[in-house]
Amino acid sequence: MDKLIITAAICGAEVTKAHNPAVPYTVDEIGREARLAYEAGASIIHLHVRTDDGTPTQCEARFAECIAEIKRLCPEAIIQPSTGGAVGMSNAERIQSVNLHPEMATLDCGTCNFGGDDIFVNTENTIKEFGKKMLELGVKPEVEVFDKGMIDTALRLNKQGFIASPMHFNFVMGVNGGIAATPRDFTFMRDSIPTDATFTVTGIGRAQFPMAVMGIISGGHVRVGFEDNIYLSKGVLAKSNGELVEKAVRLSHELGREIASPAEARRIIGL
Ligand code: KMH
Ligand code: ZN
Repeated sequence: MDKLIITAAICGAEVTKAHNPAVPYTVDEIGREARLAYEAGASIIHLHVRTDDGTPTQCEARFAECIAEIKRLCPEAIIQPSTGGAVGMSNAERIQSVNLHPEMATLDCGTCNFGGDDIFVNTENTIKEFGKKMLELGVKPEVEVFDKGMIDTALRLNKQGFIASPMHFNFVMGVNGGIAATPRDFTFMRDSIPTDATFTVTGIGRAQFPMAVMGIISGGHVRVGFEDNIYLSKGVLAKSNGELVEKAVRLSHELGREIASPAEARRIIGL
């Protein structure tokens, strides 16, 4: 089994300092949280950015500032900006992060309810447009799927040439509107991707660490971080993304799996 790649989703677009005061907004705070996650064992930083007041933005200049700060503090880290942004953003706003030629970026492969009245819209034409741009710029997509049908869409677009093989998936499990975070559904997702594909599993909220264990024991990879969960354990807020990564590292070591360095992660994913 390959070593475990840990992705830290340090910020997200939805969670705020009212939920957990350690959620980063400023360039300095984003740099600090990336560094704590990286030092704890994360090799990929999944990145959303905010204005200083916490408003989510996909502004290219803001991404450039945050990426420069993360590279300064975590020189080896793989930086994976979001093209999902926040619910309601236009495609033109969302795709800006890719202009910076990151090694990877997310490619959300379908539309779903996103809690309450929110709908996270990714039409087939949007996915094709984003996928084509990533191919042109040499950016590896992290194929983000919130439900099994999104895997089928990604596979179809892979056949049509909009997404290259081998694909790297992220199964996001437990969003209100997406697939549940259960071992049965995890197995269904894992068994639905090509044999040459790699995958990460992201459990939302209290499912973060149970799903991390599924990723660890199945030969997949794991995402943790404030974007998906703000608690270290029941009722205990995590003081940093570093604490969440440390917990994933502890679980992996207990289960006998070593942690990949960024260089090893690049080899495993094919960057
Ligand atoms: N904030 C969500 C609506 C991504 O990063 O590509 C979408 C999201 C996915 O976080
Ligand atoms: Zn995200």
